[in-house]
Amino acid sequence: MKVTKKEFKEKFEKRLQDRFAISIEDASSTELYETLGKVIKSYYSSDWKHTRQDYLNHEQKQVYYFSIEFLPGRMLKSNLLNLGMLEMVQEALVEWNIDLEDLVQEEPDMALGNGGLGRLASCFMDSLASIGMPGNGNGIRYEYGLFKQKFVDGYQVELPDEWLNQRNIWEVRRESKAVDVHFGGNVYLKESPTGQLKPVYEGGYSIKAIPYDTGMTGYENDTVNTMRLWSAEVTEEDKINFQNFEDRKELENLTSVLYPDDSNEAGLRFRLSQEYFFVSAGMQSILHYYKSLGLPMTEMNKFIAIHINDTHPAMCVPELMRLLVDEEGMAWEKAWDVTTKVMSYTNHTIMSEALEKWKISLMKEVCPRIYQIIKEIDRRFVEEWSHVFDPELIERTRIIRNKQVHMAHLAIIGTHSINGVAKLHSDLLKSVVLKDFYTIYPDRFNNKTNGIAQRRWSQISNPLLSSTLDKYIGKSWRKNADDLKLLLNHADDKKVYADLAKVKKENKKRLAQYIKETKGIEVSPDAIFDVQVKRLHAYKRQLMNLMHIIKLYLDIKENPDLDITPRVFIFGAKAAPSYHFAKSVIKLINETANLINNDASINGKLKVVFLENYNVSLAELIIPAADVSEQISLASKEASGTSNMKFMLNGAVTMATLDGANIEIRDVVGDDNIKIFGLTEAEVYRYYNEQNYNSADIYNNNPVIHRVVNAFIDGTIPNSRMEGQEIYDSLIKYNDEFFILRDFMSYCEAQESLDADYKDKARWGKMSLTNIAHAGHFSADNTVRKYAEDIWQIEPVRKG
Ligand code: GPV
Repeated sequence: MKVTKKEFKEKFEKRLQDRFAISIEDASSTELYETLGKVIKSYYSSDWKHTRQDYLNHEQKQVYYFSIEFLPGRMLKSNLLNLGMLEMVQEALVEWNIDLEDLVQEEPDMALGNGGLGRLASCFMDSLASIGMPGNGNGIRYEYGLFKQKFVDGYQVELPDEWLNQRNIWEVRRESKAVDVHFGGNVYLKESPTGQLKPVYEGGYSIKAIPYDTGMTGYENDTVNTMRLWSAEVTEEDKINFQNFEDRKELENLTSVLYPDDSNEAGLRFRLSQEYFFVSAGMQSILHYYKSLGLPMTEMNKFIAIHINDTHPAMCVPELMRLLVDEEGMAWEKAWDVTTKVMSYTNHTIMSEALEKWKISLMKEVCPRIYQIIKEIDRRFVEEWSHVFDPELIERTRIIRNKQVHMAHLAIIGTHSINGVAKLHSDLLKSVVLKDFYTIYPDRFNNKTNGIAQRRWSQISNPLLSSTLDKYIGKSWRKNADDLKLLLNHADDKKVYADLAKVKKENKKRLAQYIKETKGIEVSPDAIFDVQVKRLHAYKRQLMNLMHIIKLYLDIKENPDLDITPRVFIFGAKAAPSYHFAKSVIKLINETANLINNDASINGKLKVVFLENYNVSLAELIIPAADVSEQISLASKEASGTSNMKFMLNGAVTMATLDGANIEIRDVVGDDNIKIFGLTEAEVYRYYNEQNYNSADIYNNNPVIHRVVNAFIDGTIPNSRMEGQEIYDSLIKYNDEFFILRDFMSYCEAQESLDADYKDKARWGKMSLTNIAHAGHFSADNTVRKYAEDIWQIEPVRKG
């Protein structure tokens, strides 16, 4: 789309006038932001319509990505960039003395997700549109996003995220596409006059599901896809039907809050209702659409692909069966054939506490018909395979076991493809976690290493780097991230290192300013910015990072002349409100920060900053300023990680265990350009098999570790007696579940080696450049293309 500055300015002024009856000078940032949003929307609305019509006219196979979380962050700049209007609008606004950045701040950060899983879904939405693929999102329009985090006395406090208080300018409410979702009651089967068994429903409630659609703009290709989020509404008429107040309250509030647990399942009824709600609403609306095409039901898989993002939407399988068998009268076998061909599933973890299981009794209450269908799927699964495989294997792989419904089992049995999110993770699924299923369905398993929305994590968050890259390698990388490799032509050019270092320093200044404003802490942009930002989780080992900081602190106290490059350790992390251990780690980091930042005797060599309320917008500020990217999970535990890719793209050097996608980062940048340390996954499994890990031995025999661990209980860190004791116990009494003590010395050595590399400007320059040059490998554009080819069998319709 080509819009001139003049046209834009006229349209903008007219909108402002029509809506608020004011002129530019009198308008507040909020009014200006809202007007700008409206203008942008008007520019893409016809493309949005045409994209939809195109898909329809070509009877194009489309994918529907079902995810209980989406984490798009702010959309203003991303839409401007995609429409090719970012620079023009920036200039136009400057002519009115308006800074675009001020308007950006007006937009609430859309936080309908917890972390990596939801952010991945949003990166995929961006890439699907940008490569012209017919891809739709399907999720929940939570009224409250992920809680806002504040620290009070070093403790995390959670505040509600009332993001809808300001109007969401991007969404469009589509009342006419509303559907009803049925909950509860009893269902029994009755023979119909034609001899078929039909379900008869007794009691229960219907909830109205209203879709809100948001346009997902593609990068300079006139494509606008749709992310559809469902909101629950109870009509006055429905209210009368509620038998009890509790049910009514629960269902009325169905889409009010996002569960704040990351990689952990609470097993609450309300969550199950949310899952069924967005699954049923989405599946019904897809079926309406498909029926409007007038094509045979048995060929649905040629036109529709449905992707199940982790197991939260796994009820897509029985819900489609319900629609095909109960509503469309299809025979079970035919419906099953279509369903498995339509469905595919991504697994995001091997950690057992995150694998969803639902009590049978709960599922019967919430969605009784779905439970019946799952029971039948389970029965047929056993019937089909018990003659082929060891009965014990079949028993282990059943969907219904020990009075629980195993959602991962449902997702595997009911789909034609299951993928992990990085090579190691996908291998572990086959060899350990889902080994039995791999025996039954070897062809279903595949890997799709995660990727990131390259444009957001470079052009939007790091404009300085972007223009520097343009200068050396031209602009093609902006569309095709693989072209970042052109930078390798300058791999030995000191001038380029210097320019990249200059960009980094500017970004560090920008972050230093924010740190000063929000935390009152003075940090030097000449120090190494060492960053760990991600959810707080024991397996991610923020605690090990803290222990390294404590070690450095003690070292400097002992030897004030210690020759180390000054470092600023930066954390960003939310803990699930009920995750006690994680909250203790937050408290300890905050208290350690207080201790170190206020200790004049260490001469500012160390600073520790824990930024509050880490979210997508903050990530856009932090990541471009990082020198070091901490990716230090215990090998085998982090399925992939995606911030590792964002840091690399922004020229940070990764401090990494051989876990998740770190391994693939190492493979593309080479050993010289990454800092690897710690146990390998095979070594971790050896400890498991031999059951001979003993953290107390390490503690007792290694004086360095002994001293650092003691700091948690000997009063070194103030105001944290209880938390310190808990941490100490987790490491010593409970045998250090994530092998921190085992990896600690190796971690410290890698850190020392990194310090030495940083001192050597040319060495560091090359490492940083090499990371940027290879970051295109992890573009979500590439990832999504692979999903499209291998799993969904969809093709680009619009120009990619
Ligand atoms: I399961 N992930 C997440 O953010 N939330 C979850 O509930 C589960 C997994 C994450 C993994 O931990 C990351 O390793 C991965 O990169 C990300 O999902 C996207 O695949």
